[in-house]
Amino acid sequence: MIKTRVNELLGITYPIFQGGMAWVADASLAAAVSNAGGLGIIAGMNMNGEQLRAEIRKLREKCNKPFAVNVMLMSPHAAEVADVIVEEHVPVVTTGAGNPLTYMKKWTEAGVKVIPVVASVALAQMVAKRGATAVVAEGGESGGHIGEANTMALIPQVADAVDIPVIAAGGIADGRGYAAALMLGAEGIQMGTRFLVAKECNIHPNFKAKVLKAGDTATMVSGRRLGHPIRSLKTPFSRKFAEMEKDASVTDEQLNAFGTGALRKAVTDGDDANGVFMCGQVAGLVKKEQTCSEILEEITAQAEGVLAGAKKYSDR
Ligand code: TUI
Repeated sequence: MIKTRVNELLGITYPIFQGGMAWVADASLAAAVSNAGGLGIIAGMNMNGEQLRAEIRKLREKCNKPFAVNVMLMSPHAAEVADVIVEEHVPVVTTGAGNPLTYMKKWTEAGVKVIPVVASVALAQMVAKRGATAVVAEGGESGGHIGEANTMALIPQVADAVDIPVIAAGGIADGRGYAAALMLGAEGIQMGTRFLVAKECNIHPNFKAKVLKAGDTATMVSGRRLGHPIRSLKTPFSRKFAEMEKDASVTDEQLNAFGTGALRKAVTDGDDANGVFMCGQVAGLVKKEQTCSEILEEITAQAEGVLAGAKKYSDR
């Protein structure tokens, strides 16, 4: 079994997180991952405080293992979601798409373990100084909102810069990626795309079918002009968005309006024409629908095999 400081710190069997995917990561998916021994994460992004409270209680009916809530810091509900996390005694919080310092004191004083998702060394160092338990370092291979650096370059630089454990995210969907992340200095992994097709993941069947069919060049990045680049599957809608982005006669307001609600339309309606199907570059590696338990067991066994086989490179 692969064991790192992350197992101990969080009380989990596998140092594997399920990404806090907006609209996707509900109590059903998070409970399944946590019950299987990983860290399940509820996405706070698309909920206000009371909706999140209900989702946390739903998870607790299915699961008494450690879990997390992800706070998308650009969400208009971020402040109330931050309070609900304390009120509901959520054991772990992850954050994304911004700097979580505003909330860190409140969380750490309440005993919530804080694990920010970072895309740079600077933010990793800042949150480590303010009491983060660990960081998720996320490379640009990820789906959704991404930073500048890619996983291969980012992980070792973050691992060198902080003493707390680093969990690698972005571009990992199988045991080879998991083993590679450990070699780069990570002590755990976070996966989103692979869990999109988990049996317990309630996204629209069209979304799952698109991920299962996707190849290595199936994703693209749009939204740079608005300051938040987003990786998603190439569709007529995402291509149209990218075109509008290049068109100087289209205002930022028009661009924002065009994109509003598009993630929900993909996740809940499977809407080909108007949805944004956020997805990582590893979609081409994801070939079958499995239970969360099967995913955790399979990727761990594969990583262990890869790590054991690596001796062949130094035995000559
Ligand atoms: O947050 C994510 N991935 C996401 S959030 C999301 S929802 C969304 N919808 C519309 C527009 C934007 C987002 C979909 N996917 N991943 C974690 C992540 N955080 N990736 C990159 C970052 C990040 C980027 C810049 C974190 C901090 C940061 O700057 C911090 C600072 O210093 O201000």
